[in-house]
Amino acid sequence: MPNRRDPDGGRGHDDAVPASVVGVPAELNDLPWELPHTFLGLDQLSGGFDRSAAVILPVPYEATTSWGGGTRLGPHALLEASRYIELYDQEFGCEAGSVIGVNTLPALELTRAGATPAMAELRASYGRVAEACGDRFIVMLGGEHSISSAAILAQADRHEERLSVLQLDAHADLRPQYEGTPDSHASAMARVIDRADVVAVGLRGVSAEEMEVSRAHAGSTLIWADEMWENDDWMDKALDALGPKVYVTFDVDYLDPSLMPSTGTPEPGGGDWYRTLRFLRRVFAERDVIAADVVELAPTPGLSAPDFLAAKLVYKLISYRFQDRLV
Ligand SMILES: [Mn+2]
Repeated sequence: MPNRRDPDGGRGHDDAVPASVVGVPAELNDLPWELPHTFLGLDQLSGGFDRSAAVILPVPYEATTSWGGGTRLGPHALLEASRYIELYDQEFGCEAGSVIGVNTLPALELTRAGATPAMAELRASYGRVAEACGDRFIVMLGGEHSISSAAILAQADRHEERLSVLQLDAHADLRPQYEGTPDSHASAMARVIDRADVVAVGLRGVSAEEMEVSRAHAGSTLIWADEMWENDDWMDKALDALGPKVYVTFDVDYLDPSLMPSTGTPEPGGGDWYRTLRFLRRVFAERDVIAADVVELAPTPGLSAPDFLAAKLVYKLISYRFQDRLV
């Protein structure tokens, strides 16, 4: 846990910028203030948008969750847990978050007028955030999985070449519509399959209808969770199916529920921690990952480990994206 009595808090300050706390007069800087409520507790003055290569975009949107609710609380729980994660990453031998710079935006509050207007609002808002971010790496925090389709379509609008989506998920989310709306979390990938190739990894809860949708689309690749436990061939298969520009969408139910019980529709089996990190590091090394999201975290009161896992996962995604700068 970071030392909070250290005036720097060990967080994001360097020699060029004196220690300062947002909203606190300079003569009170040395009081034992808590860490900011930002990703990794990084100080927004020393991290700051201009100096950050990565940007966190919380979108606590929840409207169509099918069983267990609570994904609207996901971004807050993830950000709170991230404040207690060590900045030092032994994989790279440095405080990756300080080297890269991570800026946390306020949460986007989408309209409650219905799923379709909310997704239209997010697509437009995400497009403007992406425009303002330029080369910065955006990690969106959900919220339910439907938000990914709005972000992916906004990114597809910005890129001439066809994007590939790497979807880590227990479910294909290829239903043309679900419970009367084409903008359901269960239809997230059906919304984008005509605009981007989708490589889904970790699947183990898929409907017959979704199998038909997948077969009808040459750009759809399915990798089953049980394949992942035989050997590592699935990693090559997934990479072969990914084009040069990749958007990563990580539904936390991809992970085995023993690791990640805090999600609405858990399925036994799925990804484990180290195998998944090995795969992701390769993807980020071998492809141009333009943006990512982590969605469907539904915090369980009194059980913090899944929130910490999700926070650490986001930290790893950012570190892998900038691994060239860290080694
Ligand atoms: Mn899922």
